Amino acid sequence: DLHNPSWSLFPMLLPLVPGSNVCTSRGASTCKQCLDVHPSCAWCSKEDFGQGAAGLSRCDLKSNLLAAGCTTSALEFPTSKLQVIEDRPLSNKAAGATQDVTQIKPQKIHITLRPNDAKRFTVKVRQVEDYPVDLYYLMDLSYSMNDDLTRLRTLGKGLAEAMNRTTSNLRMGFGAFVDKPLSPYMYISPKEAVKNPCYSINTTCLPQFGYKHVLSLTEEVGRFTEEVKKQMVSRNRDAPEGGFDAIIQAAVCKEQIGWRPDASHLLIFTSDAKTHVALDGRLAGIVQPNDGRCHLNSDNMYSKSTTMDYPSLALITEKMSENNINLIFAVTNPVVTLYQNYSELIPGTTVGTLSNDSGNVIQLILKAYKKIRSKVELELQGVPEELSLSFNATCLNGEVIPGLKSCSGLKIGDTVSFSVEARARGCPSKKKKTFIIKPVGFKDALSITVTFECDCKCQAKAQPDSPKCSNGNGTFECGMCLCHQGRLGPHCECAEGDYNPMAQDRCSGPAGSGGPQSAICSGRGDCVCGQCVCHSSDFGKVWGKLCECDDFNCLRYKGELCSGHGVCNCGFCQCAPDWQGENCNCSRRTDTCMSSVGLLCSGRGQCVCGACECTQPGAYGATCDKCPTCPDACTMKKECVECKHFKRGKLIEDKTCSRICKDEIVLLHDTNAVNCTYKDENDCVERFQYYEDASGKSILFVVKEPDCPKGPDILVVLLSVAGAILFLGLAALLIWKLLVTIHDRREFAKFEEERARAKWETVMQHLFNIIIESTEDSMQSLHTLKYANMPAPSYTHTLTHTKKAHTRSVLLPFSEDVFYYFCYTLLLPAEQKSSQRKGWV
Ligand SMILES: *[C@@H]1O[C@H](CO)[C@@H](O)[C@H](O)[C@H]1NC(C)=O
Ligand SMILES: *[C@@H]1O[C@H](CO)[C@@H](O)[C@H](O)[C@H]1NC(C)=O
Ligand SMILES: *[C@@H]1O[C@H](CO)[C@@H](O)[C@H](O)[C@H]1NC(C)=O
Ligand SMILES: *[C@@H]1O[C@H](CO)[C@@H](O)[C@H](O)[C@H]1NC(C)=O
Ligand SMILES: *[C@@H]1O[C@H](CO)[C@@H](O)[C@H](O)[C@H]1NC(C)=O
Ligand SMILES: *[C@@H]1O[C@H](CO)[C@@H](O)[C@H](O)[C@H]1NC(C)=O
Ligand SMILES: *[C@@H]1O[C@H](CO)[C@@H](O)[C@H](O)[C@H]1NC(C)=O
Ligand SMILES: *[C@@H]1O[C@H](CO)[C@@H](O)[C@H](O)[C@H]1NC(C)=O
Ligand SMILES: [Ca+2]
Repeated sequence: DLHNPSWSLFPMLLPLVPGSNVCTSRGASTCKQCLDVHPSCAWCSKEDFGQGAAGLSRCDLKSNLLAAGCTTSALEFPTSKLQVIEDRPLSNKAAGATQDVTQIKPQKIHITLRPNDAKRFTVKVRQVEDYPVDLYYLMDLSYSMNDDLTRLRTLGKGLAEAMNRTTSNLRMGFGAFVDKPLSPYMYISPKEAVKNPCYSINTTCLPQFGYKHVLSLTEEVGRFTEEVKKQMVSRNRDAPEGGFDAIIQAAVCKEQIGWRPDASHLLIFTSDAKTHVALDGRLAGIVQPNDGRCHLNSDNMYSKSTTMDYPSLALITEKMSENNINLIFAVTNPVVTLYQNYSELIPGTTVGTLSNDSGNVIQLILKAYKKIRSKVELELQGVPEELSLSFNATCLNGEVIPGLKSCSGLKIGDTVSFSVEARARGCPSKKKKTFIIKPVGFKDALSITVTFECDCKCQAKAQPDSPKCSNGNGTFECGMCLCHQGRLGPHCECAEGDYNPMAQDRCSGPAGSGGPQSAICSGRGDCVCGQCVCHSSDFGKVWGKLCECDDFNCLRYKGELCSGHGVCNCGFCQCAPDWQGENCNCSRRTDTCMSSVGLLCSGRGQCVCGACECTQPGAYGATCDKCPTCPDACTMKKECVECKHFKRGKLIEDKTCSRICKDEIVLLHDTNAVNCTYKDENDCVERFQYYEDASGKSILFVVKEPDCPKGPDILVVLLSVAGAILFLGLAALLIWKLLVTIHDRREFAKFEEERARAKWETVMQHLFNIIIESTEDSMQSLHTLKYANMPAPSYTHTLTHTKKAHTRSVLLPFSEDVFYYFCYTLLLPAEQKSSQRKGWV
C-alpha cells in the first residue's frame, strides 16, 4: 500500500491471524487494559488458561473464551447496566398538597458503565397546573423611584389578584435596596445629608441603606400593600445602584425570606438605573469579595454592605440556580439593553421594560411568568469529566429534535421528554460519581449515580510477591504473573540478562494458518524464555506478546496519525473524547450543526461528523440554512422581513433579529427571486422576494406597498386625502421659514455640544469588557488590561509587567466606574491624574 508511508516502511507487520477480533488484536496484556479495549471484551483469569495451545489470548470475546475452556467463575466480564431506583409518576395538578408534586420522571437512576460504553434513558418533564408561587418584590428605593413607589402602593392589590388567577397558592414578599452607605456612593457633606440625603434638595427622605428585607413571603397578600404603603425613598450619589447585593441576599437568606422548597420562586428586580458589579467596591476601598452567604441582621438589614464587594455575575448565576430562582429584571427603557446583556450572562433570567412609574408592572410580571412557564430547559450539575452526555428532545407533536435539551412554546400541563445518552470515555480515580439533571427553575431533579466499571474483580485478589511467580519475583494477578522489573517468562522464571534461547516457538505466530510461520517476535524483538522482549523503535513504542503492536502504525488522515485527534494503539486509533471514526476524523460535536434558530441543520439535513449534510433538495449552507426553493423558505424568511424591515414581530420582541436574520433587505424587484406573500398583523398582504446571489448571500426584496383590506368609502378617503394634502401644503409653507431659522441655530449648538462631549463619549458606555491577564494566584497583581468595545485609541492602553509569569485571561463585564478606576489609578501618568476626573457622575 504505497499511499501510506508508514505502511510501506513496515510491510506486513501485523499478522492477520484468522479469528482475530477487536479484543485480541490490541495487545492487551492485563485485565484492566482488556476491559478498556471494547465493551464486548472479556478476560479469563483461570490460572492454567491457554497452556498448551499457542496463540490463545486471555482477552477475547466471551464466547471464544468459554469455548477455549475458561470457566464462568474465572471470567471477568462486567456489563453496563441501568437501574431506575425511583420512578414516581408525574403529577397532574399541584392543588394544595405540595409535598408529592412531581414534575420530572424518573427521579433517581443508577448506571454502571464500562469504558467506551453508553447507556440511554428517557427523562419526562411536565409543568403541573396550579403550582405554588413565591413572589418576592425587590425594589430600588433611590430617589428617582419616588413615583414608582407611589404607584406600587396602588398596584399591590391588583398584582395579588392577577397572580391569584394563575395559582391558588401565592405568597408575596417585599424588600428594598439603594446602595452601599459609604462614600463615594453616599452623600456625606454637609453633615445633615447623612441623616437626610435629600437635605440639599430641601426635602426629607430616609438615610441611605444597602438592602433591607421588609416583608417575608406571606399568604396574606394584603400585607404586601400595607408594607409598601409604609415605605419611603432614600437618595444616593452615583448613578449605578447596589441592587446586585440585594439579589444575592434575597436568594440565599432562605429562612428570613421564607422561600418554600416546593414552589416557583420569582424574584422581581425593579430599577431605573445601572447597577454596580463585582470590583466596583474598590472605589470605596472594599477588597473583600462577596462570599454569597446570608448576612441579614436582626433588623433585617444587610450587615456586610460596607465591608463586602458587590457580587459577580457568576456568583449570581450560581445562587439563582442553587436556589431555583427565576430572576425577572423589570427595568425602565434607558437601561433595558444593559440588563438584557446581563440576562444573557445569567441563564434563566427574563427582562421586561418597566414604564417610567412602574404602572405596567403587573402585565410585565404575568408575561415574564408565562414565558418562564412556557419553556423547559435541562440544566446539568456536576457532570463528571469522564462522562459525555448527548440529548434529543421530543417537544410537542412527538417530533424528535436531535441535539436539543430544551423545549419552548409549551402550555402548562404539557409533557415533554428528552432522550439522554451517557457515555463513559475514561476512568476517573473515584469509581462512583453522582450528578444532577434538572429543569431550570424547578426544584425537582433527576439524580444519576454512575459507577465506572474500569477494574476487574480479580485485581482485588492480586498477590504481590507471589510464590507462583518464581519465588516472589512477580505479582500474581488475574491468572497470570506480572513480573518485577528485569524478570521475564510466564512465571518470571528468567532474568533479562541471561539469554536463554528456549521455547523459541512460543515467540512466533502459529504456522500453517494460511501462511508460513511468521518471524520470531515479528522481527522486532528477541525471544527470551519463550517471551518476546521488544526492541525500542525510533518511531515509538513496540509491545505485545509477539511485538505485533506499536503506536505508530495507524490510519492517517491529511498526513496526521489518527488525524491528530487520537492516539495510536496497536494499529487502531483511540480517539479523543469529541472524535470518532477509524481515523478519528469525525467530530462527535453537534453544536457546529446548530442553526441560528436552534434546529440541527435547520431541520433540513443530518449532522454528520460535526458538519451538516443537507437532505432537502435545494438546501445548502453550513447549517442548511439557505434554501430558496424549500417550501418553508417563505415562512422562515417572513419573520426576518417583519423584524428587519418593519421592526416588529416575534424576533424583535425576543431581541434575536440581528442574530437570526443575516439577510440584506432592499426595496426592489427581481425576476429570478422566489415570490412570497404573507398576512401581517394588520391583515395586510405583504409581498417580498427571496434571492441568494452567487456568493450565497441572501437578499430579501420587499415589495413596497402591502395590499391592505379596503377601508371605508373610497370617496370619503379621497376627499379627506385631498383635504389633508391641501392643509399640509399650507402648513408646510408656514413652517418652512420657521424651520430654516431654527435649524441653523440648532446645528451650531449641536456642533458645540458634540465637540465638548466627544472626549467622554467613548467611556460612557455601560459595559466594558476588560481582559485582565494576571498571575494565577491573585487578581491584584495585574499584568495586562485590554479593553474590548473601546473605539478611541487614546483609551486602549496596555499595562504590562516585565515579568513573564504564567498568565490567564478572564473576561469580566465592568461598569463604567471601575473603568475610571483603572484608568485613573493604574494607567494615567501621575501628573495627569489630578486634572482628569473630578467628582462622580
Ligand atoms: C383568589 O381567588 C379565590 C377564588 O378563585 C378567592 O377565594 C380568593 O379570595 C382570591 N384571593 C385573593 C387574594 O384575591
Ligand atoms: C432650598 O432652600 C433654600 C433656602 O430656603 C434656597 O436658597 C434654595 O434655593 C432651595 N433649594 C432648592 C433646590 O430648592
Ligand atoms: C449590549 O450588548 C450589545 C451587543 O453585544 C452591545 O452592542 C450593546 O452596546 C450593549 N449594551 C449595553 C448597554 O451595554
Ligand atoms: C412618564 O410617562 C408619562 C407618559 O407615558 C409622561 O407623561 C411623564 O412625564 C413621564 N414621567 C417621567 C418622569 O418621565
Ligand atoms: C438522537 O437522534 C439521533 C438521530 O435521530 C440518533 O442517532 C441518536 O442516537 C439520538 N440520541 C439519543 C441520546 O437518543
Ligand atoms: C527471584 O527468583 C530467584 C531464582 O528463582 C530467587 O533466587 C530470588 O530469591 C527471587 N527473588 C525474590 C525477590 O524473591
Ligand atoms: C475521514 O476520513 C475518511 C477516509 O480517509 C474520508 O473518506 C472521510 O471523508 C473523512 N471524513 C471527514 C469528515 O473528513
Ligand atoms: C415573481 O414575480 C415577478 C413579478 O412580480 C415575476 O416577474 C417573476 O417571474 C416571479 N418569480 C417567480 C420565480 O415566479
Ligand atoms: Ca448608586
